[in-house]
Amino acid sequence: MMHVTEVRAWEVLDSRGFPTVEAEVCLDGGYTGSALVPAGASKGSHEAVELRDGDRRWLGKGVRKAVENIRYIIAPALKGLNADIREIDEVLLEMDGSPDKSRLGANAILAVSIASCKAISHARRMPLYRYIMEVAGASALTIPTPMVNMISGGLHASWNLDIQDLLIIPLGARSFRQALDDVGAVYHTLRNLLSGKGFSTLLADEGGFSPRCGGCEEAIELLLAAVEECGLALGRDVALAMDIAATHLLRGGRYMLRNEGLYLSSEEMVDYLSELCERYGIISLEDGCAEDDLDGWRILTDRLGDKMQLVGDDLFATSLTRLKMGAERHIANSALIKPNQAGTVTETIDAIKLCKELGYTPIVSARSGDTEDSFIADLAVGASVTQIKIGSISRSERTSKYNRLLRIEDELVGVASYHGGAALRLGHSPTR
Ligand code: 2PG
Ligand code: MG
Repeated sequence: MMHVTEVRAWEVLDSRGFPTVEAEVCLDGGYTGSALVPAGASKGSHEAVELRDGDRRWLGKGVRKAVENIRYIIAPALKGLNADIREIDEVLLEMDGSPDKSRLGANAILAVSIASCKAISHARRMPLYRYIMEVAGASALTIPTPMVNMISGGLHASWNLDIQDLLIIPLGARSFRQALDDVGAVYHTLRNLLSGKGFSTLLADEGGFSPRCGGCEEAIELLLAAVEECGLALGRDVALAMDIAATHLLRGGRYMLRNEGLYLSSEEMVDYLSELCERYGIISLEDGCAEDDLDGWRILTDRLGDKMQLVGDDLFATSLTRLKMGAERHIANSALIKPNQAGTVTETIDAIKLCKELGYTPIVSARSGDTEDSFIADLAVGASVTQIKIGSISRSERTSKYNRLLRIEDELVGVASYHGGAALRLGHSPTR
């Protein structure tokens, strides 16, 4: 068994131009792995806590303290440890000791955890997804179906729209590469269409467009027009999805949709969303209610849970406890999986496994502030997750993941399966 010889860390930059943590883990024999961690904007309160300096540098968002924690607390403790991710993560958790990783910082812990995972895969001369497959005990390798941001709103686009993401899911393609052909056609047609109508085609945080249009329905109509112009059939070739990020719409216990002029109770919000989903054939709805509006989630699930994919993001926060809570209440039927909500690779993989046991569809996701690190591509393939959400298809922090998946798909022809639209188990409810 190889051992950890050194752990290094730096303050570097993420895609929003704010500091983030990079760590490098070295093993015997000179094998290394390095990782950069992402950062959310629409964060939930149940996520692991990233450490920010809170001083005058970078509007308080510096991560020097997290980097120092790696250099002076984590590095000495990890030296000599077995090159085994479960063992390493366990020591990281013990060392932190807090329930939300706020002592050492989830950004410090996750950077070291992912870097360790990569170093071990290098030392064992296996692709990263193979090592993840082993850790996850997965029985197959899967190329995930992408869910791709086209139009952005909310915290990702200066609130030009109330809802955060309007996405498309390529249903008809037989491979990931073909799926991107369809997505690319819609994306570039949408750009031309927007610019033809005099809208801005500047990109939001995740590479989607952020036109200042009349509201949610107009944005959907524009997207549908682009789909039609590409000759793609809605419901057969592509379908629409939305992330409402409803936690961030809450004002005084009701949902404030400023651009729509609406201020809705949970019941009214569910009515509003149901109608939108029905009218536009939307097949996946994320965070339709706020993270702690469990009654709202109950109503939403009763109304739509047997018709479409209902994804919990802030609701579950990639937490085993939250997932179990959700299953007991039978709310939502799918869960977003973000490594930095959990804080270690092991907990992320365990959340994916728990989702599968409980009957929830796991969907691996990037963050709105991300980096060139492509770890989540290997995570989805190795843990056999059938869907992935990376943002849009432009900006290098997004393309690093798409491009990694394109390469993996080529590497695994005849080995890994791509499920396309069948990845969406529409209208299922979690195991009772
Ligand atoms: C989300 C993510 C990614 P953020 O809400 O699903 O789109 O956004 O990283 O800002 O939480
Ligand atoms: Mg979300």
